[in-house]
Amino acid sequence: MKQYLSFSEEVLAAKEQGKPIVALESTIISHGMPYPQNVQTAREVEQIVRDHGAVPATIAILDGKIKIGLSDDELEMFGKSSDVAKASRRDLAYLLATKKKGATTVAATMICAELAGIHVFVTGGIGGVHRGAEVSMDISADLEELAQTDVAVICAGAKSILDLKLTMEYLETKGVPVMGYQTDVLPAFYTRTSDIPVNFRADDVETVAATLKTKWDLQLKGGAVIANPIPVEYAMNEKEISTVIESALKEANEKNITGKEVTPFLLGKVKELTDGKSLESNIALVKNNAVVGTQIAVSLHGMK
Ligand code: PSU
Ligand code: MN
Repeated sequence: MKQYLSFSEEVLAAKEQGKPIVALESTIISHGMPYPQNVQTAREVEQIVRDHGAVPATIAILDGKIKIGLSDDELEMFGKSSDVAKASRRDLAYLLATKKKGATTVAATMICAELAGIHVFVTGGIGGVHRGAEVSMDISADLEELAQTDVAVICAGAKSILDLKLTMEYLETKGVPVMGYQTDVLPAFYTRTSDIPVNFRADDVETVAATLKTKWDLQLKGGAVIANPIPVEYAMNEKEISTVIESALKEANEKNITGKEVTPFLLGKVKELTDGKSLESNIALVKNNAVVGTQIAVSLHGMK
C-alpha cells in the first residue's frame, strides 16, 4: 500500500514532527471552480490551515501515486488542465495503474487521507442523494464513504441541487453523525439554514473533537459531517438561489446529463446563472471551513 503514497516535503515533515494535518480535496479545484480562482483559492485555503496551526495536505492522483500534499506547480496544473479525471472510489485503482491524472472527490480524498493517517478533511460541500434519486438512483459515493472511512468532513452542508432531506435519511441509515457547528439546522451551502435539523449541535471545536475521538476510540467505523454555515455576509438570497438551481436542474434533465457529469454540470450552471456571485460565496465558505476545520484538527491532535 505504501508504494502508492507520495508525501510532499511539508507533509512529511509534519508527520515526523507530529503536527496536526488537514486534508483538502482536488475535485473542487479541477471540477468545482473555474481557473484562476480555483488555484488562488486552493493556495489561500492552504495558507489559512498553516496560519491556524496545522499543515495542509491537498490530495490528488498523479504519475501512479496518491499525492499527499501538492507543490505549487502541481496545484497550478490541476487547476488548468482539462484532462484531469474526476476521481471517486471506483476510479482510484484504474487511474493509479494507468498513471493518469485524477482530482479526488470527497469520497476518494477520504480514502487517501485515511491511508495517509489524516482524519480531518476540509472542503466546500459534500455530494449526496440527488433530487429524483428514487428514479435515477443518483446517490453520491461520498455518502457510502462517510459510512466506512474514519475521516471527518468539515463542509458548509450540501447544495440544494441535492435532496437534502433524503441525504440526511441516508446518512442516518448509515450511522453517520451530522454535527452542526453553532447551528441547529443543516446549512444549505449558499444559505445558512434549511428546515432540516442536524443530529447534534456543537458550539465549540472541543466538543466536535471530543465526539470524533470518542467515536473512533469506540471503533465505530466511518466519518462524520461537520456542517459549518457560510458567513452571514456571503450568504445568498434563498429565493434567488433556489430559482437558479431549479433552472440548472431542468437543463441537466433536458440535456440528459448522467453519472459523474451531473454534479460538475450543475455547479457550472449555478455559477453561470448567478453571474459569478455564487463563486464568491463558494470561496468564502471554503475559507471559513478551513478555519474551523483546522481548529478541530488542532484540538483533536491535543487529545491524543
Ligand atoms: N459539491 C460542491 N462542490 C464540489 C463537489 C460537490 O458544492 O466541488 C464535488 C466534490 O468533490 C464531491 C463531488 O465529492 O463533487 C460529488 O460528486 P458526485 O455527486 O458525482 O458524487
Ligand atoms: Mn452521482
